[in-house]
Amino acid sequence: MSDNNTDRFNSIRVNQNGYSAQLPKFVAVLEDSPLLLYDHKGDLIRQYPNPGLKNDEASGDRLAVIDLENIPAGSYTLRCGDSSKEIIVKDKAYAELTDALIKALYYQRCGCALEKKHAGIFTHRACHTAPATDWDTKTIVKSIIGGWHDAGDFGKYVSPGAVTVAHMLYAYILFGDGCCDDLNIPESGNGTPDILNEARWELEWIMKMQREDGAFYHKLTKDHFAPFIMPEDDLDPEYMIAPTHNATADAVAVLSLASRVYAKFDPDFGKDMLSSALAGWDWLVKNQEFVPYMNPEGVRTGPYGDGRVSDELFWACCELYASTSDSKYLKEAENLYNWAKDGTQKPDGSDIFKTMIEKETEAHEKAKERFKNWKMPELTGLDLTRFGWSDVSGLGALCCLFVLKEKAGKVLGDELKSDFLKRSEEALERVNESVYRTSLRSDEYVWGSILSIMCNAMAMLVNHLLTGREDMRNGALSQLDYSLGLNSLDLSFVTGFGTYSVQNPHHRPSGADGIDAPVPGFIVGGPNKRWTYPETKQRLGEETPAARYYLDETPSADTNEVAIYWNSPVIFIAAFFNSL
Ligand code: 9MR
Ligand code: ZN
Repeated sequence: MSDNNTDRFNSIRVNQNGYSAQLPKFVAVLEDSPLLLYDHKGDLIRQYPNPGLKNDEASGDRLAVIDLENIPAGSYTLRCGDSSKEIIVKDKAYAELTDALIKALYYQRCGCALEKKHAGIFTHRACHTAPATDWDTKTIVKSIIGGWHDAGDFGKYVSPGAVTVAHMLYAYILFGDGCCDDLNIPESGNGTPDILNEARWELEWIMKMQREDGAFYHKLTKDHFAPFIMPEDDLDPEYMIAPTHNATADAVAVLSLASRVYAKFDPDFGKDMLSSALAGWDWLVKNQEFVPYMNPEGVRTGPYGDGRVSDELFWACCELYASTSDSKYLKEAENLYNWAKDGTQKPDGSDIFKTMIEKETEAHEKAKERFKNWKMPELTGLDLTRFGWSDVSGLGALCCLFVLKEKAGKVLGDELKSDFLKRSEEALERVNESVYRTSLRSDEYVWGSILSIMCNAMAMLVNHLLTGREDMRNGALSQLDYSLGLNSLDLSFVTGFGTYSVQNPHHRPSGADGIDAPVPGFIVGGPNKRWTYPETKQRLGEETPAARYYLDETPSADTNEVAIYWNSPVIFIAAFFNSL
C-alpha cells in the first residue's frame, strides 16, 4: 500500500513490535470510520465496523479499540479514514523483544568491559573497579566489583537489584521456554540458561554487599550522581551506604529463591547463597530497631526509602520456608500476612518480628505527621499484586502460589489465593475503564508509571495462570501493547523496538557514547504527572493530560529514565507471551 498519510500522529495506534498470530490484535482508532485491513498485495481483506469513539480520561483522546482477531502471519496495512499504518503479524512475535529486554541488563553490567563480541557498537571499558569506603566508618574499605548499574545513573542498590532478579527467576520458573537462551553474553553456551547467567551477575554482587554481621548495605553509590559521561570515566569514590532492614530482607528473600533455582546448575553457588540468606535472617532477628532509610547528610543519590518492612519480611519468610521446610518461617509468614490483612496491626501476632513491626508502626505514625498535607494512606494489608521495589508482597505471593502450593497450608494457600484473585480484579477493572485498555487511572501516572502498569499486567497474568481466564490474559497483553506503541503518544517505550521508539532516554551511556541510537532493549518510566520536575511542568503545563505527560528528552529523568526493575517485569510478561 502506498499512502502519503503515514505520519506518526495519524488516527491509528498499533503494537509497533508486531502482533502474535495466536493472540488478540488490538488496534486503536481515533477517527469515527471503519477500519480496513489490506494484505501485502494491497487487496482489501477485512472491514471492521467502528464501535463508536469514547473519551479516554487519562489521555484526553477520543478513540475506540478494535480486535483484528484471527489473521495469519504476514504484513498488512490498516486504513481508517485518511490514515494508514503498517502492521506485522508473526508466529513468534515476542522472541526478539524478550531477548533484548534481558540483554539490556548485560549492558548495565558494572566492573567489567563490554566487549565488541557481545556488545556490538555499545562497548565500553571496565568501570567502577576501585575499592569502596563505608560511609559511616571510613576506615572500612572493601572491593565490591560487579552488579548492574541501577538505571540511568551508575548507582547500585540492593533492593532494586533483588526485585529485578526475582522477576527474572520467576519468569524462568514459570515460563522457562519463553526466556530466550541466545543472548550472546560472555557466559552463553555454558550449560546454564542465559537468563540465569545474567541474573547471576547481580546475585554475586548482592552477596558482596553483605557485611560480616550478616546485614546488607542499602547501596553502593557515590555521594552524587555523575554527569553524562561513560561509566569508565566516572572515577569519583564509591561508598557502601548504611545497612538497612529492607535491603537485608530483600537480599535474604532473593538469595533463598536463587539457592533453589541454581542448585541444579551449580550446587556450591546454591549453598553459598542459602548460607548468606540465613546469616541475613539472623541479623534481622537480632536487630529489630527498624528505621526507614534516608540519605545521610551529604549523599544525594537515589534514596529508595521505604517506610514499610513487613512486606519484605513476608517475602523472605516465604522463600526461606520454601528452601528449608522449617515451619518457623511458615508460621511467621502467616503472622505477617494475618496481622496486616485487615489493616489492623497486631505486633503481638508476630512471634519473631514483634519489635520490628512496632517500629514500623511508629515510623508510619511519624511519617503521617510529617506529611500531614499529603494525607498518607493507612497501613493496610499486604497488597499481593505489588511486585516493585517498595512493595514486594506479590513476590511472596508468587512463592506461595507456585512454589509452596500444598505446602503453604490453609492461610497462605486457599486464603491467599482468593485474596490474590480478588485484588487482581482491580487491575482488570482499570483496563476496562480505560478506552486504550491501559491499566492506570488518570491520577496514577507517577514517576515510573510503567512499573504500576506492568505490576497490573503481572497480576492479571498470574490470575490467568490460576484460573485460565482469557480476559485476564488479554488484559496483560494490552499492557504490553501499551509499551510498544498502542498509546496516546503513538510511541514505543522500548528503545530499538517499533517504528517510533524512544530516542533520548535518560541513560548515561546512551547519552555519552557518541552513538545516535540509544542502547537497545530498555523500557523507560513513561508519563508522570505526579512527581514531576519543574522543567517538565514548564514545558507541558497544567492542561496536558496525564498519559501524555512525557518528554523524549535526555534530561527528563522524571519521565524518560530507564531502570533495571522496569525492564524486569516486562521480561516476565514478554517471556510468558513468548512461551505460548
Ligand atoms: O523508581 C524510583 C521512583 O519510584 C521514585 O519516584 C524516583 C524519585 O525518587 O526515583 C526512582 O528511582 C531512581 C533512583 O532513585 C535512582 N536511580 C534511578 C531511578 C529511576 O528513576
Ligand atoms: Zn560501573
